[in-house]
Amino acid sequence: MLGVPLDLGQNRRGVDMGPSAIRYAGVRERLEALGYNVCDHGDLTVPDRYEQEPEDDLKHLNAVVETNRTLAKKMEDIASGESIPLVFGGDHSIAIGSLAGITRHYQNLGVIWYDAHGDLNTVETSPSGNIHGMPLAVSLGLGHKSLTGIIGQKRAIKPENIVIIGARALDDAEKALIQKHNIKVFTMHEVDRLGMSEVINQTITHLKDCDGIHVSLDLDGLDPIDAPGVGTPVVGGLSYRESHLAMEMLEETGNITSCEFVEVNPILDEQNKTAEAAVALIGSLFGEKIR
Ligand code: 5AB
Ligand code: MN
Ligand code: MN
Ligand code: MN
Repeated sequence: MLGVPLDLGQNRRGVDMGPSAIRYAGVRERLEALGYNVCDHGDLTVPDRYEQEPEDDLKHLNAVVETNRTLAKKMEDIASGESIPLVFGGDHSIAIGSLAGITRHYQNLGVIWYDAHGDLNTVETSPSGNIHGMPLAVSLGLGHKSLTGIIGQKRAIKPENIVIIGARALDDAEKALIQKHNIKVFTMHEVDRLGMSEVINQTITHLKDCDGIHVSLDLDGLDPIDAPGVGTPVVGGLSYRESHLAMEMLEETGNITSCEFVEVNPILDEQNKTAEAAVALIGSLFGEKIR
């Protein structure tokens, strides 16, 4: 386990407390009960918001780059062993560093992006300048060169190795990019039509040639009723039960090699409900069964 208490990829305060909230919700005990030997690497040290100088286009660019460079190195180390890296955010910009580090060990990593958003903006297309809306584009090698430079290769992930699940708030430029690169997306429309069981079956088929699969789970993929403690909630999302089923089915494949749970914001939460949802989903993704 590794916490990355970065909140500079977006504007709302409090997401830096995500790792604490997830630990407080009992993640370690949950994993130990499943028989795992848990190694907690603690939290990365991240730059303070008050020490930042304002930047024009991309908010807190230098601090986000610095944190993700450190994270990439750390993930490269953690992912080299027998372990399954489990990262706690922090805002979703940390996926830049986690994927940069992990893909130093995989030639063909698959990524499941569980999110209300596409996170496919670049500095040119972003409506907000918030880097947490860009990590998937950066992983494809698209965007500001300070961000893509973290990867150390042309790109971390191939477009055909991405599956987005739960999308319901895509910006126009993101839709165009999805079309251009033919990225597999199960929007809420497809989830409603097919059901989560079929969505995950098709996801597994889509990623069958990958040498590892990373799950990047933004808690705003869930409906705000089940996960209110997020900075950019979008109504009409994935339910707690659908999400459980997704995690259980992914665990059954035995192919998940790393994961991250991001955007938990305890200040916006209701009695740690969102962190508890995250921990329940982590439990399922690591093999917890109802009976
Ligand atoms: B999150 C938006 N597309 O770029 C943008 O929470 C929202 O990591 C991004 O999915 C949401 O600012 C980023 C409007
Ligand atoms: Mn999101
Ligand atoms: Mn996201
Ligand atoms: Mn968000």
